[in-house]
Amino acid sequence: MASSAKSKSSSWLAPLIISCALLACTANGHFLYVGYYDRSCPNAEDIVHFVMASKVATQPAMAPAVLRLFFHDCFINGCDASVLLDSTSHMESDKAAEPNESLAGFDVIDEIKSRLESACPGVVSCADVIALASRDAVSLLGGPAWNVPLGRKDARTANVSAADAYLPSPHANLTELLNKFATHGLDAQDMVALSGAHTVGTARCQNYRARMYGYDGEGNIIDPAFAEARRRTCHAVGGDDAVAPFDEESPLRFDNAYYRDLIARRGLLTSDQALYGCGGPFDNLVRTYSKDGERFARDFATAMVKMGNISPPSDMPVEVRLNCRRINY
Ligand code: HEM
Ligand SMILES: *[C@@H]1O[C@H](CO)[C@@H](O)[C@H](O)[C@H]1NC(C)=O
Ligand SMILES: *[C@@H]1O[C@H](CO)[C@@H](O)[C@H](O)[C@H]1NC(C)=O
Ligand SMILES: CC(=O)N[C@H]1CO[C@H](CO)[C@@H](O)[C@@H]1O
Repeated sequence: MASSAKSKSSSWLAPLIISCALLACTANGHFLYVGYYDRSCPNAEDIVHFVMASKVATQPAMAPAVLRLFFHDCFINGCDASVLLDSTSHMESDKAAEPNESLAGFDVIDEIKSRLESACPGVVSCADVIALASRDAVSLLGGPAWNVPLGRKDARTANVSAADAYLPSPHANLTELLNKFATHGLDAQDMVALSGAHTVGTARCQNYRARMYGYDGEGNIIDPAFAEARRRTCHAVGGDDAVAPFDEESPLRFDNAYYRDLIARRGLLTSDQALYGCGGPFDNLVRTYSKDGERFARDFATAMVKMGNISPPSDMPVEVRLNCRRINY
């Protein structure tokens, strides 16, 4: 009798101790691992993939949108889903950082999250949803797939000044880009590989106009016919919101065409072309990726895992949000 009570109490204690240990590790974001939800929400990855596949089938532009969300989320205070928070009367959200940021994909994340809440309430963080959804976004467009370490937690605040401070500018030169990535522990190769995300999706004229007129300094390495065509895009569609694809040939295929565009001096943003054209090791890496799609795919996947490890400050309060747009209470 006594022994059964003892074993009962220890079997009750053991998981508690384990889960506390896990919480301690994951609360500050330092301990992510593949299969984190294997017990607590075994279908989590299938649910994410199901929603992404059906969305991308009808609205392929959602894939680049979601991928970009992950980049912004991780670069602003660590991958903590702060990018998903709506502004409230007490808090200006990351979304407000640049009113014309044009981030999209929030509805897709909401749909994934609501299905996850039905399957396993309160278990899967919004930050992990973004990480998984962006992996699926890439593979659904024909890019690589990889195992995503999980166990992120969601922020309870957004930090609008961090958004301004940590995101690289489309007008940045190579030095500035390297610095911004280094701040997050990402090296030059990570930076060149991750920039290959710009093989899909679009940008608006307000972000590429200066380059087309030669106002961005070292970004002037440009194919004149390309510059002329993009100036016309800005004109024809009318102003700041005129959208152009990063990679004209295959804007919705996740391949290595981005690097061939750079070599052809047809990078859309100043920050894109900054990777190629000045000689040296960066030119070599761009050439390598332009020829070796598998090497690019491998390095991109590795760098995405690294970017996904950027953790929020260890003293930041966290939770698993129930609705990705709001903190729990
Ligand atoms: C190297 C520094 C980077 C800069 C300066 C930059 C800047 C930008 C800008 C200005 C846009 C266009 C926004 C608009 O006009 O609507 C854009 C789009 C995009 N960015 Fe980046 N980005 C960078 C790196 C990254 C990284 C690392 C990723 C992901 C791994 C990424 C993924 C995307 C995607 C997929 C789009 C297209 C979004 C869509 O079509 O909805 N970017 N980026
Ligand atoms: C917000 O981000 C800025 C810039 O990184 C930082 O200095 C500040 O401490 C952050 N504030 C909060 C409340 O996290
Ligand atoms: C890059 O930009 C920074 C800041 O605008 C500037 O100080 C630096 O000289 C530039 N570097 C190059 C190589 O143009
Ligand atoms: C060009 C453009 O879209 N500008 C808009 C940016 O956002 C501000 C504030 O929301 C608008 O007033 C601008 O018209």
